[in-house]
Amino acid sequence: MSIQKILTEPNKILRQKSIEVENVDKDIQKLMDDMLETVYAAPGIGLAAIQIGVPKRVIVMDISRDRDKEPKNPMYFINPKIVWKSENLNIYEEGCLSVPNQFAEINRPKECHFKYLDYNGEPQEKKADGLLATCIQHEMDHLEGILFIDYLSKLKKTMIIKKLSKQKKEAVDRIVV
Ligand code: GNR
Ligand code: NI
Repeated sequence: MSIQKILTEPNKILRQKSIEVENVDKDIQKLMDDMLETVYAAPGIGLAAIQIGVPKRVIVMDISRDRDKEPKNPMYFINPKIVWKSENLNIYEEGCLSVPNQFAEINRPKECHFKYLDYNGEPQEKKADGLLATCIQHEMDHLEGILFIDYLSKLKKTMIIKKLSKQKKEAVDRIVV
């Protein structure tokens, strides 16, 4: 297993639409193992494959409160599809490993039901509420090339992207000098 570098905005790769997985084989399982190690190290609660530059419809998540406690509770979702969402919305303060140190309140359906393939390629269905519902919708947006900042006003979004570009440029300048 190995920790991968997480891509950050602005980066065109994050805007790619991810493609469906045809076969849940050893390579996909290795990808999920690497993603889980990467999200634990970050630390974060979820990760979509595109965040490490792989445009496949693969998500890993661990939303347990005490994540350092064994046994851990990793979840793996391949080719997820929402089959139902509530009309009720929920506001959650979201962050994203690809939008470092930026947070904003985002409205999303409070509950959703979705189907997916699990780590072994078996079809499953899950009913999500609370943080799980928010997180799976956040991760599924990544599969479409959407980031949470896309829901903000143009002004707020532009300010965040400018800030991140500046941070990236400063990091590069430090290496060059
Ligand atoms: O670690 C993460 N925390 C989080 C908090 C609120 C709503 C969504 C998230 S997902 C984020 C990790 C990430 O960027 N996944 O794509
Ligand atoms: Ni994210």
